[in-house]
Amino acid sequence: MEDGAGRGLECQKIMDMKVNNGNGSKKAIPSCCLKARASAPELDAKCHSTVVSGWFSESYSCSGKGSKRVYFNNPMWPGEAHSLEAKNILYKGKSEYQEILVFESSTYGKVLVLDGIVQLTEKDECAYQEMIAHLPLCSIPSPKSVLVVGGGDGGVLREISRHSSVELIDICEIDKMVIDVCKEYFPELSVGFEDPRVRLHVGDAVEFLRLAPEGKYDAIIVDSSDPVGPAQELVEKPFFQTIAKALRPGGVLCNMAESMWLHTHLIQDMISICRETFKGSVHYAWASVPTYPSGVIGFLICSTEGPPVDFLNPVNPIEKLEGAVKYKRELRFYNSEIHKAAFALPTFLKREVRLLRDSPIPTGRIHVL
Ligand code: SPD
Repeated sequence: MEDGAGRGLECQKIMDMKVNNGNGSKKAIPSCCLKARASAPELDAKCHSTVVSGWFSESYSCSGKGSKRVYFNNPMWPGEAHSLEAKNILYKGKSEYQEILVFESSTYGKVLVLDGIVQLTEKDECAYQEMIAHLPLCSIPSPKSVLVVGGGDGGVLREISRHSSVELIDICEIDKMVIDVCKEYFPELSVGFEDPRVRLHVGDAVEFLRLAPEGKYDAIIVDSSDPVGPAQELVEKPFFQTIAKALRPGGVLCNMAESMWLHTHLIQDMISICRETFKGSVHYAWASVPTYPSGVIGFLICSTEGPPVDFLNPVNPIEKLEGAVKYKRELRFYNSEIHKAAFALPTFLKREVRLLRDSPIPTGRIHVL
C-alpha cells in the first residue's frame, strides 16, 4: 500500500467539501473517484468500494470512514486501474482468505473479482483457461495425471477434461467459498468439477505438494492469483522445487506468469528460479486477455529432465483430440497456430531477459526464450 493514510486524508477532505451547484466553480475530484467522472456527477461518487458510481476499478479503492478512509493501489500495477462499467452487483462476500465480488458488466458479461482483482470475465475467460491448460497438455503425448493448483472457478478443469487420455485430475484450491460462488454464478466454468476424473482437495497447495508422491503427475498447472499476500509463496523457489519433485521425468509445468509489460523483473526472477529447478526446458509464452492488467498474461512453461519436450511443436495437437468438444463447447481461443505463436516474444522482452542467458548454463539442457 503506498501513501495510504495521506491519500486517505486527501480523499476525505475533498469528499467533505460542500458543492455549490449554481456558481459554476470547479471542484477537485478525489483521485479514487476520477474513473466515475464520465458517467456520474461527482457528488454521487462514493469512494468506499471498488465500484464507484457504476464503474468497477481494479485495485483502486477507498475504504474506512472519516479520517480513517484510506486509498489502496495494488503494488502489482501502480499508477493504473482498469475499469469496467458495472450494471449490477450480483454477489459480495468475504471468505476466510479474501473478498469475493461478482458483478454483471456492460461489455464482458459476469466478472469474478477477488480482493479487488479481476480473475475472469465471461467474455474473455476462454483465452486464459484454454491456453494455460492446452499449452502443456498438447505438448506431451497422452497426459494421464494432472494437478491444478488454485483454479477454484473450474474453468481450467473444464479445459483439461477435453483430453480423453487424462485419468486423474487433482485440484488443490484453498478457498472453498470461491468454488461455491462460481458454481452459483459461473456454471459454464464450474461445469469442470462435474467430470468424474476430478478429485477436489480444499487446502494449502504448498502443503499438498510437499506431501505429493514423487513423480506422480504428468502435468501441473498453477492457476494462481497474483503474488501479493498469501500467493507470494507460489513464486518462490521452494514451491517450484516441490512441483519439480511431484512431476515425472519429462513432466510439464504451466504457471501463470503475469504481464510482460508490467512485471519484467518478476518474470526474470521466475525464469531464473525455474532454470535452476527444471532441468528439461524453460519457456515463456503469452496471450491476449483484455480484462487483465495491460491486456496480456504470460505463462511460464517448464519440463523436468527426462524425455525431451518440444513445447513449440505440440505432439498432441488439439485438432486430433476426440474429446476436444467436451460439454458441447467449442474451443474459442486455442488452436495449434496460436500455440506456436504464443512463444514468439517481443524484442524488448527478449532483450531484458537475455541478461539471464549470460549466466553459465550447463550444456545438454534446452533453454529457449
Ligand atoms: N491478474 C489476474 C491473474 C488471474 C489469474 N487467475 C485467474 C483465474 C482464472 N481461472
